[in-house]
Amino acid sequence: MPANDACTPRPEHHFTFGLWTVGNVGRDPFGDPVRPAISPTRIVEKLAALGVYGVNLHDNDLVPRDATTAERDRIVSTFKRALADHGMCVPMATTNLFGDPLFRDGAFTSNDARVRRYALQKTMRAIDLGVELGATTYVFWGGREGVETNAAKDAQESVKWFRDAINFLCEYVRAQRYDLRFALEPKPNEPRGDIFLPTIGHMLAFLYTLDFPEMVGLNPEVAHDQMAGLDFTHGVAQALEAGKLFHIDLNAQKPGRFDQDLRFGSEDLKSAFFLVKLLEDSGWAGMRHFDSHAYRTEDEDGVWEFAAGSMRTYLILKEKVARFNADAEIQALLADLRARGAAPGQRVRYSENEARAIRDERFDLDALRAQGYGYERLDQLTMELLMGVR
Ligand code: GCO
Ligand code: MN
Ligand code: MN
Repeated sequence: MPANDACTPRPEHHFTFGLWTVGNVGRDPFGDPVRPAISPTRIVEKLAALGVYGVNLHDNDLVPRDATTAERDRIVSTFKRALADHGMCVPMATTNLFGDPLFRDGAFTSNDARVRRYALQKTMRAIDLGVELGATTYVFWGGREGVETNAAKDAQESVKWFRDAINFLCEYVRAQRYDLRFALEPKPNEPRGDIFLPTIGHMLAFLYTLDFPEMVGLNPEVAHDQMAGLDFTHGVAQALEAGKLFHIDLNAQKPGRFDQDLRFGSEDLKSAFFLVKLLEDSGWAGMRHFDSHAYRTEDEDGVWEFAAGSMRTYLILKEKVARFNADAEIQALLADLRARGAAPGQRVRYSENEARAIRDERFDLDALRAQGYGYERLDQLTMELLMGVR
């Protein structure tokens, strides 16, 4: 495709990256960093040049853990200047509640009440920082909120502690009159053996038990569902349908492995296609955030290749979605399904009459048993479209 086409990222596409994603230095449990750290101001400059809309951060991606107030203020003002110089913003911020050794047994669900209170202090300060930088979404990923052994923790009590923390922080945001929504990010495991509230479904059920459920939604991540062998698009669809998709973490992942955080679309292209289709067809206006990083084999050039490739793949898939929606043969198959009753809005609602009508309805059960649905043809056409021959 030509250089300046529909697949060239532009700020209006609302692509975002975290400082920790392109800034990932390639450390893993078996090996040291392979790339030097890239300064936040350089990240802002490089991402802006690639057509990125905004950059997200954990408190400590920008301000080191033990910085003094004066150091913090200097770092923040330098960063703000870089954002202004390059026309970038910070749509989302979050707290690092997993790196410090004192969070080894969790933050909001640590068995030590002092750790739970410190986690609140750290989060309130990080919320202040995020809001100062303009963030309107605040993510909670409870990386250490879990166990290796169920002998250690009361899982019911842990849910209560987590709820207390989110309720407390909602009250804090309201008291400060911040314009900020919370997005909870589920993950089944890693770094803990098992993490509480492991899936989109667990999180959705949990958030309706909060004091201010309207302030709280989800930040689902491709890799986290793939690790558990789930269909990510279904989870995202359920969150969307509930009005709870506040943010999304895009990446790629081979099922059943550690969190690989691979370049979006680089593994399961078909499921990436259906995810883009869901987001685009629904007109979802949120940020397309890439929570992923370059292969450990890469130098800094490879990092920018990774970033550009993530966005380009998304836009190519968006193009494919438009083709799918305009493909006469595919649409004819879908029209057949709609005629059978798959059209949106064809729902059943209880009334006495409707109950009576359904009770008395005569079905041609043999015809229903005999009919096929044509999905082999539909899927083959979809695959041919994805493979570039349609
Ligand atoms: C992970 C998580 C994190 C969070 C991030 C923002 O598996 O490491 O996905 O990258 O998304 O901490 O809260
Ligand atoms: Mn992740
Ligand atoms: Mn994530």
